[in-house]
Parts: sequence; structure tokens; C-alpha cells
Amino acid sequence: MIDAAGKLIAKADRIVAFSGAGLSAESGIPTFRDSHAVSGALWTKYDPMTLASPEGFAADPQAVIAWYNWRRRTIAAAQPNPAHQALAAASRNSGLVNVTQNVDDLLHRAGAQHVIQLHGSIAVDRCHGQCGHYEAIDLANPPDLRPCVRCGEPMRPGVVWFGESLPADAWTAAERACSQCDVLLVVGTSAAVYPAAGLINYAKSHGSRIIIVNTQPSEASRLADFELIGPAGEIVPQLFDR
Ligand code: BJW
Ligand code: ZN
Repeated sequence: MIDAAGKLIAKADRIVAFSGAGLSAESGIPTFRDSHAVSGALWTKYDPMTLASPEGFAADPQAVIAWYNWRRRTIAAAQPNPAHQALAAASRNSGLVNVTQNVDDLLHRAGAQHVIQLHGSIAVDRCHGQCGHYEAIDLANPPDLRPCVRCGEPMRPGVVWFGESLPADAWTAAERACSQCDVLLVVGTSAAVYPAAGLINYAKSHGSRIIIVNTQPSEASRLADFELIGPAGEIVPQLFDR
């Protein structure tokens, strides 16, 4: 299966990698369905789906910021894994486009070009009051909950929460890439969160072949031409090793 999928990639002109939290799991970053429990932490009484929402932020902004700052420190201490490295090399060498749901910076740190972040970036804060103010964040030393210097509303992570729109420029670029690719390589996503997960069906309906890499079946399994079950850090490099 890996050999046949690798041959498909080798002969493809245009490849898009569509990734999720499983891509960064082997770098030590928990996925959304993993336990985020840390004994005594402020946010452990909530689940990640509650924390990643405007309602969660309104109910307990301190807990939401504490959770994001814990994740920021985890990301700062993490390193790109062999799957990030392989996708980054393919982006440099053959123009592979990375469309990712991940908010971490591990593809960038692996040297990837063409990275489209559908759910924003954890490396910036933005004004929750939507005055447009942004600030870059030192992931190793993130700031506590604080007001926007421009309008006084709270600052929040520059990510997309449930019920919020995806960045229009990122969405447009992702749709364009997925409508034109020969192969969509889907790595480490449950494919349960929309509209991002809809890109898989969108690419398939525009003629792309679908290769899925995941440690278990996902919501997208039925769309796969090749479903490769196993860790991304082991399988993805083999797909480009020819
Ligand atoms: C490995 C591995 C290894 C592990 N190797 N694999 C249409 C239909 C139904 C619902 C909706 C719809 N349209 C909109 C909705 C509502 C909602 C939604 O989708 N809800 C679902 C839960 C049903 N979507 C939204 O609200 C979106 N906004 C929107 O649609 O705006 C329009 C609108 C406006 C107003 C009202 C209504 C609509 C926004 C979605 C934003 C998602 N945000 C988050 C948080 C980002 C910030 C942060 O990081 O904190 O994005 S939620 C979370 O889920 C995060 C992720 O990017 C996203 C996807 O998760 P992902 O990456 O797939 O991770 P997991 O954990 O789910 O899966 C990991 C996978 O890896 C697993 O399969 C493992 O097996 C695998 N794995 N180790 C390979 N080593
Ligand atoms: Zn503001």
C-alpha cells in the first residue's frame, strides 16, 4: 500500500497535504481527542472543545488563556518530527502546498513553504473586540490575560474557535489548491470539524486522488483511494522516499 501510494505521489504534478493534530502528535503535542489533563491546572475542569469557543472564553477567560499558554510552552519545547520534515522538503522541492488545521509553527520551523493555516496561529494574539489589533507572542513566555492596548477589550489567541469564520484569504487559497491538485495527502485528522474537513470531498469531486495517513480510521476513510494506518512520522517520509 505504501509503495503504491508513493508511486502515485511520485508521478503527481500537484500535491496538497491536508493535516491535523495527528501530524504534530509525535512531536509531543496532544491532539484534541487526547487527554489534556495536568494535575491541578486551572483549565482541567473543561474539555478542549469548550475551551476552543467564544462561549468558553466568556465563561472563564483566565482558564482559556491558561490552557493556551500551557500549549504554547509545549509547542515552544517541541521539535518538528520526520513527517513535518518530509512535507517541508516536498514543499521546497516540488511545490507541495500545506493546508493545515494546526495552529502550531512546526511546519514553518521544518522549513516548509506554502503553508496555509485554516484555523489561525497560536503564535499571535488578537483583540477579541475585533478592533484589528494583533501582537506576536513569544511561545516560550506567553503573556497572561490582558486588555487590548488600542480598545481595552481582552486579547485572545489568534486562532479560530467554534462558531467563528475561517480567515477568508486562507480559505480561498485552500479551496483553490484543493480544486487543482492531483493528490490530496490527508495526515492526522479526525476529519470531524467543518468546513475544513469538507476540503477532502471537495478535492475528490474535482478529480484528486485521496491518500490518508492516520493511526486509525477517520470520518474521511470512505473517501480514501489509499488508507495507510500508522504513525505519520513513520509513513509520510516513506511516501516521498522515491
Ligand atoms: C495520528 C497520530 C499520528 C493521532 N499519526 N495520525 C458543517 C457540518 C457540521 C458542523 C459544522 C459545519 N460547518 C460548521 C460547523 C460547526 C463547527 C464544526 O465543525 N463542528 C463539528 C464539531 C461538528 N465548525 C465551526 O464552528 C467552524 N466555523 C464555521 O463553520 O464558521 C461558519 C459559522 C459561523 C457561525 C455559526 C456557524 C458557522 C470553526 C471551526 C474551528 C475549529 N477550531 C479548533 C480550535 C483551533 C484553535 C486551537 O488549536 O485551540 O480547531 S477545534 C479543533 O478541531 C482544532 C483543530 O484544528 C480541529 C480539527 O481537529 P483535528 O486536527 O482533526 O484533531 P483531532 O484531535 O480531532 O484528530 C487527530 C487525528 O490524528 C485522529 O484521527 C487521530 O487518530 C490521528 N492521530 N496521532 C497519524 N502519530
Ligand atoms: Zn482592541
